[in-house]
Amino acid sequence: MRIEQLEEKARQMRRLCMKMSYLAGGEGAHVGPALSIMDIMTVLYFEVMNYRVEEPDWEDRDRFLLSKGHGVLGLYAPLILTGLITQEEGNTFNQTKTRLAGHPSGKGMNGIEHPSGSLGHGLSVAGGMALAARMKARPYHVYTLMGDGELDEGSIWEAAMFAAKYKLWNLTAIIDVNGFQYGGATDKLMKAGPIMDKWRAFGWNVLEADGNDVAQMKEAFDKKHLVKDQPTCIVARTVKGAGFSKACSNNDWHHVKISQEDLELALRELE
Ligand SMILES: Cc1ncc(C[n+]2csc(CCOP(=O)(O)OP(=O)(O)O)c2C)c(N)n1
Repeated sequence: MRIEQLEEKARQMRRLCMKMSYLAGGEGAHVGPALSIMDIMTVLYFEVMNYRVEEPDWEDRDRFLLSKGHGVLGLYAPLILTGLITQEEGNTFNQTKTRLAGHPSGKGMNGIEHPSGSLGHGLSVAGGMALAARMKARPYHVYTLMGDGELDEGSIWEAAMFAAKYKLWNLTAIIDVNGFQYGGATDKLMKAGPIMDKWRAFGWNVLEADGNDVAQMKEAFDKKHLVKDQPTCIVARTVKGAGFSKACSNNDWHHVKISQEDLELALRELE
């Protein structure tokens, strides 16, 4: 796709995210964490990953795991736009009896490889899948996306060592560095940086990109950057709440119940 087409897809995904959040039952949805990753997800689903909508369980499909599971609207949006799940089902998000819960949990649901929501697990599971691909001599690539606050979880660093030890070149971890976590600024709560130096020290091939710039993300995901015998980590610098003025870098939008007024404003801004 051309860059302008990818940008339009990302806007479409953000519109969908706002509409689904508005329809959500209960206390609302994690809007800021989802808006932050939409450009990364657009490039992954419309440019990078190999999958078959008509054969969702295709053995050689690339795998994606959303480790920061609370950003799930950032995953449901591309699954709906690709046709892996229906718009009708999308409208049931976070309501009673839905399969589209506030965190990825839908066992057997297209595009959900593993449940997540308890932070710190995605990289361990993704590492296991990447090792399995190697052992079975399958060509698929495994991607997982984590938050910068999520790096507080010790299990991530164990998984990082595992991936380097087993030379998992078919594994790419993306870190959504938006500077915030649930309780405030990441640097104030538990400094994650210098992120690139840390991942390099753990034996990874490390790249950096503006995670809200689809052109930069497309370049970062280019397979020419993969290094033989090393897993790859893309440090994606983003703005939490990107795409909607009221949510941008405003951690009050970490989890919100959206008013009709805000929905209308967001949809106008995202036209
Ligand atoms: C093990 C665990 N501890 C705490 C939480 C509660 N929690 C939900 S979101 C969040 C913040 C995560 O921050 P970050 O990874 O930076 O993601 P962002 O909010 O920026 O999308 C926390 C602590 C959780 N889901 N899992």
